[in-house]
Amino acid sequence: MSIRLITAGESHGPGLTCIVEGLPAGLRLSEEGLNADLARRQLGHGRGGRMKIERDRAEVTAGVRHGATLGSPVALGVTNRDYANWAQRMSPWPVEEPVAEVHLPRPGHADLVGAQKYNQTDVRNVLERASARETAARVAGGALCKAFLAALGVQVRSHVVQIASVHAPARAVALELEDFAEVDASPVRCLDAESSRAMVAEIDRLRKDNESLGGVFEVQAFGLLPGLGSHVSWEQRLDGRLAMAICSIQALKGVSIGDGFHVAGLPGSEAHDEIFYDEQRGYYRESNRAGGLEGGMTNGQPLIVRGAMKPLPTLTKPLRSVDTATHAPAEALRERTDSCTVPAAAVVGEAMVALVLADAYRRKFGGDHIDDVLESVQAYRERIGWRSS
Ligand code: EPS
Repeated sequence: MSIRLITAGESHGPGLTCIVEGLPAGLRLSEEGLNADLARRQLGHGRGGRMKIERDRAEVTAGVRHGATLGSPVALGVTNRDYANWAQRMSPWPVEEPVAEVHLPRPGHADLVGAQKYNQTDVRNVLERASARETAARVAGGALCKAFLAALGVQVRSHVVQIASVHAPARAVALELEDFAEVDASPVRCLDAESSRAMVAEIDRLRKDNESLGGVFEVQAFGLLPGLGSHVSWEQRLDGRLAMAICSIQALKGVSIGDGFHVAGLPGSEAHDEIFYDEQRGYYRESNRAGGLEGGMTNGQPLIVRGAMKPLPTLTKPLRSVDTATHAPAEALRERTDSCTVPAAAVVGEAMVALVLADAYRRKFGGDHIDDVLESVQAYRERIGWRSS
């Protein structure tokens, strides 16, 4: 038993589709819950004109009846409102008027190598699918995974810890679920008010200079049981699965788990989380440098994963490139674009982490109906004497 999420859709095509296979039957869903993350993904200081056009909502076309899953694949559709402005250029069928091809690949984008690999003269045939618009479909599917996790007492949250050169200060005390309550009130989804203001100012400053900005977000998951994932095979290690899920997000170049790259520089005695036990709490730790993962398995501590995003490669002051039709030097494609999407990427990060965790629960506990899953989880909790959450 596992969960598979597949998306289809081009940025300016008629719409996006997400199919999620592997959820148990009987999982309660709400329309509001399904659409909340789609709206959150559209926000964030640094977004461009496109977000004024779109009002993303997921239409359920399969797998759900009267607010509960049926155990069959769930299909979701998100309409691209902007398609109305692209109907000729993006028509699935031949059109009468010729449509100009794009021949100016952007450094840092999929444009050039995608055109080579897929034997395309029109770079648009690559860039439309490479666009991060696709993440709207992932977030729609991720909301289903989040609903499944919530039924098991697991919550996934995110915040932004860096935009360009502005870093939120390291926190002295570990974050708890409640600390995320107001995170969406920050225009950059940063938990530190002063850094939030500095990040907004940095976006404004660089945007005026025709620059784009990258940054770092962190996703945390609370309420996890120990023992999701496994040490026995490389492909079952949850840290590897999470790294792939995070790095698969458009423009993501780095991932770290727990104290990640920082522990690489520490002596071993300062890099791990010592183990304690008392009758009331069972096994417990006083630190979480491992970010909730040991040996490729959750250890019951909050999961902490970071993703590093490069500055977006569509620039209003384009970089040097080559015209693929003539091979003459040329400026890269100039298109309407966002200047910073780190806050949105954090919401996508939540969806991807939720997918990996929901899949890990399905692999470990199986079950055709949500009640089967809950029963199986309960039996396991009792066997290992798990006291928390
Ligand atoms: C994107 C370019 C922009 C972004 C888009 C990703 O779109 P457009 O070319 O229509 O202005 O807004 O992201 C979204 C549409 C979205 O929903 O996140 C790109 O080239 O990756």
